[in-house]
Amino acid sequence: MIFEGLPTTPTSEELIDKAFSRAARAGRAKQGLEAQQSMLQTATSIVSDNLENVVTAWPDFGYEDEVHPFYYELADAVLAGETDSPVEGATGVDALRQSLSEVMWASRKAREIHDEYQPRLRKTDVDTARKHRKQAFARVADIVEQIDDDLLFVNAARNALRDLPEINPEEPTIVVAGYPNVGKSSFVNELTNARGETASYPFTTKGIGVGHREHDHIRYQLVDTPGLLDRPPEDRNEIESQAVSAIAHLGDCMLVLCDPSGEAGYPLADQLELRDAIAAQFDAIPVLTVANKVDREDRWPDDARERMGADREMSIESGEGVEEVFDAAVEAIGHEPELPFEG
Ligand SMILES: Nc1nc2c(ncn2[C@@H]2O[C@H](COP(=O)(O)OP(=O)(O)OP(=O)(O)O)[C@@H](O)[C@H]2O)c(=O)[nH]1
Ligand SMILES: [Mg+2]
Repeated sequence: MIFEGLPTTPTSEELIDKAFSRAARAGRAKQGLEAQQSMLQTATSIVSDNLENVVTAWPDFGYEDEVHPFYYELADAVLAGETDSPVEGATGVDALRQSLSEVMWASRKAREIHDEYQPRLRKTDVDTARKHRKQAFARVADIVEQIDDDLLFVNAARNALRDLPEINPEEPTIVVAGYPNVGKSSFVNELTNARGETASYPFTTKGIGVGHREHDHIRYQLVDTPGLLDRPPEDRNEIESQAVSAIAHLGDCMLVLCDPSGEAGYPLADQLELRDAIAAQFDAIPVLTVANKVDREDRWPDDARERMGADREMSIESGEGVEEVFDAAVEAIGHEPELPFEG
């Protein structure tokens, strides 16, 4: 996961303390002008290097090669729920990028202060040099304090993003949608090793289920999306909608599960409306309608089949048709392994 292993971001106070205490130590090891020069060098390079490291630890959001659109939008959704950005009006990844560029600005500024004061610590008396060096320190501290909010925001972003569960946007992915209780989790668990394992994301209180299954030596990812693709688009809040658009970059095939009996509390008409809305939003990938719980066919409305026009029917309870649904999804994806240097 690309946001794993991001280091903690120091606060401005921590950074200033570190820079100045190291500088003091470096100064004590030398005498006269050299001590002042060494202090300036140490403090400015600690500030500059540490701030640069804060920025370079992050992938470059400007390049799709570095941040897959799925992760970009996912981060956008996660950060939308994050602490206020210090940048007026900025939200999500945009806010993070702006704070990172403020941090980069401060890093450069510290280096400039070094270059500006360095000559003033030469060919002069120690008292004058000390005065200049102190002035340089005050300016460095001022710069770092100016980005105090940005450092806090970058750290909050890091904390929010680093524990995102493993979903690999490069793997062919089957997304499972449908109203609550239609059998989404049962389906993913039946076909994969997921066994009810769920991954919690900050934008939904229900865990996202992820399982894997091989077919012809290709690993498919099955993603169960409770709390997101389980109700009409107009019932989603802004963050949930953003998470859904992240899923649009992830999915290669969409399965909309229905329980035609409507016994779970959602009439078939509503379920089909959701199916149509999903088909419209995910028009770039195949969307298959799957009628589940065929073992309870006796409770289906008489015209259920006609109205659904389902691509497949199955019963997770009896096992009937379940493998076939997976095969149909695989076929719809028509995934061919990408061979490098071919053609
Ligand atoms: N009779 C019958 N029951 C089923 C079938 N598939 C799932 N169920 C039951 O339906 C209930 C709901 O199944 P889940 O897999 O939890 O449904 P879900 O879509 O994940 O529900 P949410 O996570 O709430 O969105 C469970 O009690 C399952 O045992 C089926 O084919 N036949
Ligand atoms: Mg579920």
